[in-house]
Formats: sequence, C-alpha cells, structure tokens
Amino acid sequence: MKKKLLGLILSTAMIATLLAGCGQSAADAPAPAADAAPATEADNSGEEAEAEAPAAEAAASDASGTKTFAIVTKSAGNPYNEKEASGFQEAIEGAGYTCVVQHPEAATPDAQISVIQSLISQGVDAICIAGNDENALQSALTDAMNQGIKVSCLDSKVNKDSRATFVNQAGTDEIGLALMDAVYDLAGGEGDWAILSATSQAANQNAWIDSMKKLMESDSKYANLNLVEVAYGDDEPQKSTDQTQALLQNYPDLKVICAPTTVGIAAAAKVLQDQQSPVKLTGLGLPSEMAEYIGDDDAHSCPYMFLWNPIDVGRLGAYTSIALANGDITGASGEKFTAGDMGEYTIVDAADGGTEIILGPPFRFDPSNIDEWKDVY
Ligand code: RAM
Repeated sequence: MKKKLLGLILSTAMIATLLAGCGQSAADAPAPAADAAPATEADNSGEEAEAEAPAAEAAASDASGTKTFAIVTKSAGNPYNEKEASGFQEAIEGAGYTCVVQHPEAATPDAQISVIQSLISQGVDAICIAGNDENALQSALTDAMNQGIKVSCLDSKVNKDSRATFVNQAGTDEIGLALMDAVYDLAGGEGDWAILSATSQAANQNAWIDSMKKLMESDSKYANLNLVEVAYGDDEPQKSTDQTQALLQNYPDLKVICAPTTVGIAAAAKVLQDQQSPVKLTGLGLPSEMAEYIGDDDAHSCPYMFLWNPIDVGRLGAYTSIALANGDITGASGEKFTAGDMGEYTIVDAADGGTEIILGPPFRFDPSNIDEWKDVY
C-alpha cells in the first residue's frame, strides 16, 4: 500500500518536474499537471521514513554493487521537504541506484544525528542533508565522511568542514533583496514589520534574515522601515499560527509580516485572511499551499511571494551526490558536472569559505501566474 502511494507521489512529482522544468520562467510554463497535488501528511510521517530504512539497508549491503544514496530532510510533516525528497528519489532511481529517504521526527539537530548514525551503520554511499543546525552535525557528518560516505547538503547548509559542497536553491543575497524589496513595497516604504521564521538555528532562514538586516543597515532606502521582531514558528503549523497571532497582538501598528518559510507563510496567511487583517504578508511559499491567499485586494492576505522549484532542489542534490560518489567531482570550486537532464552546473565559492552549487534565481508568484503553478508544486 505504502509502495503504491509512494509510486503515485513519484509519478506525479515526475510529471510535475517535467512540466515545471529546471527553468523558473512562468512565460515558458506549460499547463500544469492536473493531478500533481501535494503529498498528504500521512506520506510525510516519521513512520514512513523508518519504513524505508530496512529495504535500503538490504540494498546497501547488496553484493551487486548498487550504490545507495540517502537524503535527510529537515523534518517530517512539511510538504516542501516531501517535494525536495521526491525530486532526489526520482533522480537517484532514474539513474539506476538505490535511494533512502529520511524525514526526521522534528526539525532539530538531535533528530538528524540519530538518522546520520543509522545511515552510517547501513553503509550508504552518500548523504545529502538539509541541516537543522550549521555546526551541531559536524561530529556525526565527520564520522560519515571518515567511513568514506560522500556528504553534501541542500536547502539549509552545514558548515564548510561538514560537507563536500552545498546545493543552494538560489543566491542568498538575491533572496534577501527580493524579500526586502517586497517588504518595502507592501509597507509603502515605512513602518513596522516583522519576520516569522522557522527554527532559530535554521541556517537557510538565518542567512536570508541576515541578508535583509544588512540591506536595512547599508541602504538608506529602507531607513524608515522598523523591524520589530523575528518570531520563530519552528516550521510547525500550530506554533507558526500562535506566533502570528502574538505579532498581531503585540504590534498594533504592524504593516507587513515576512515569512521566509513555506510552513510559516501558509500559517500566517490563514490567520491574516481569516481575521481580515490589514497586515500584508510576503515571503517564501509553496504555490499549492498559498494559491487561496494570493491576491491584490483586501480579501487576500498575500499580494505576492517567492520560491524556486523544490523538486529541482532535490534533483540537483541527487546528481551532486552521484557525481561525488562516482568520483566525478570532489566539491572543489571550479569543478563542473552534468546534472542529468538539468544540464551542466559549476561549483562556486560560498561566502562561508566552502563551496556551493546554485540552482537558479528565486521566482515571484502573484495573481497573474499563481493558477499556473498551484498544481505543480
Ligand atoms: C520551509 C523549510 C525549508 C525552506 C522553505 C522555504 O519549508 O524551512 O528549509 O527552504 O521553507
């Protein structure tokens, strides 16, 4: 039953990926797949993740020599992570290898450390991880690398000593600028605004927030904007809802909330729209979850938002893992490799002294294109 469900998810993800393509241009977007609905909660459960492990364990020790590639997401129950994993799995299995998908129970480093330890004992060939903390996984990932496992990260980076390279969804400052300008626009250039983030240790959200803060300090254009609080919803829907309500209560002059997390923005969108709040919302959201909240009028809470294709983040993570495990790349800056049908990518220097591979620019979703994308991812 689970296999059937997984098959269905994979085939819809594959259709969606083919339709969405690696490019992010809405102009090029063909009609979206009607059945590419987001995965259900049940599909994301930790139980599902655990159910994957024994099969992979068998495959990892398979004398046929088939390589086994693991993806470790931030946590179970997050449709973004599910889509990322589906792209990874599609590319790994499409290349004839074995895939292990692990969604830790919570978005914490501790939950990831036990998953990493179990993958080391299974003898997987590569681990691609979305880090729940930049530094706390170093010891576990170093153990993995010492066992010959190729370690890379995607979505949310671990520090440069804990990885060969990092598959970054888009340039960090590019995302920071897009979000900052959206806040500026929606606030009318001045007034109180707040951030609703994921966990306080999430490297990706923290990097985007730092980038926004630096822009506010360095560019007088943003001088009249007042960031009142960075709240943390921990990528949990209920906590994100509670934090949004607290922001509305504590800051009566609040004009804009920016949520650089798909879980946070969906929760905030519902609170604002249900309350018919005049506070406007922007950030990073999944079109499938945000379509009902995107609109220019008072009845909608989010005029526009940004994202990239999470399925493609997973696919690029998979092709990077394969190239590392096959010795085609080491993760050094300047190396090039072919990421299957996604084409050639070049590894570049990252700001933290390590390296990264950038998928592409962030894409803006608004009333003009949201219907095209809501069934894709
Ligand atoms: C959430 C996660 C993920 C991030 C997206 C934008 O789903 O925190 O790491 O990339 O939002």
